[in-house]
Amino acid sequence: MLKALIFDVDGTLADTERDGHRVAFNRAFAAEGLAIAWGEALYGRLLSVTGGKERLSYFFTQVRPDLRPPGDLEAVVRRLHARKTALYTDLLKSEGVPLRPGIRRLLVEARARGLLLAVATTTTEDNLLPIWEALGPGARAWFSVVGAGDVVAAKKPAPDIYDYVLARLGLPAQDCLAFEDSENGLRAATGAGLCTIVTVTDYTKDQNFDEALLVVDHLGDPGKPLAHVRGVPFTRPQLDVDGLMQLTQHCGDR
Ligand code: XBP
Ligand code: MG
Repeated sequence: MLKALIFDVDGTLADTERDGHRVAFNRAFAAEGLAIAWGEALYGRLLSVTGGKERLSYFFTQVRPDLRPPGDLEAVVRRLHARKTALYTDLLKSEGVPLRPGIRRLLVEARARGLLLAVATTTTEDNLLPIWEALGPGARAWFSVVGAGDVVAAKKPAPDIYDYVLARLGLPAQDCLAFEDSENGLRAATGAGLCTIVTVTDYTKDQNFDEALLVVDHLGDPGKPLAHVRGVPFTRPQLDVDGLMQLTQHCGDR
């Protein structure tokens, strides 16, 4: 019996990576006087590492050690990432939050139908403030559980953040559905036993989603029908609660 929906954030609730996080990282490099700028293609590769601090460490040790700033790497990364987080939240406040199609519609309907809502994200919790504002007044209270960033040591694709959220929901995985955008996220949700729906982004559309229940381009909105990419057949123009109830019957046969 479907009782809760668990949403990833970046790429799922909102399309935030290319024009949000990537731009904020570059502004942080500039603010620290570093001659580093992550282009769209490079950033797409760096997204294989989840977590901004982990991504920075990966870049300075595995990708461009020649650009590594002097001093203790962990301290450099923490300072850079704190600056980036402030610049990211400022950016979203000034530029607006690109909520993905169907997200607000489904969240409002799910609440009206008595489903619990939760978030399971690798991103830093501060980054969620502009998302709550974009969803509407009091939106933070829509979510029974928010699992974000460093609350778990092992980030996606490890299942830890989904295990954390399920434990606090007090629900078994089979009573919940996860929504993700990336292979790392799908692996994390699947690892926690969750049946998962994927809404692809430009960065993730060619990744491996074999274990997803359903892969679509987005959740659909009035006048903006979703496109089925792969997984169980689904012919409705929008993913709504009735459609989700219908889909969960296929969860066991993935
Ligand atoms: C995506 C991530 C995050 C963001 C950057 O999170 O991996 O690291 O790219 O945010 P998710 P931070 O898809 O799980 O929402 O710099 O705060 O990590
Ligand atoms: Mg994501």
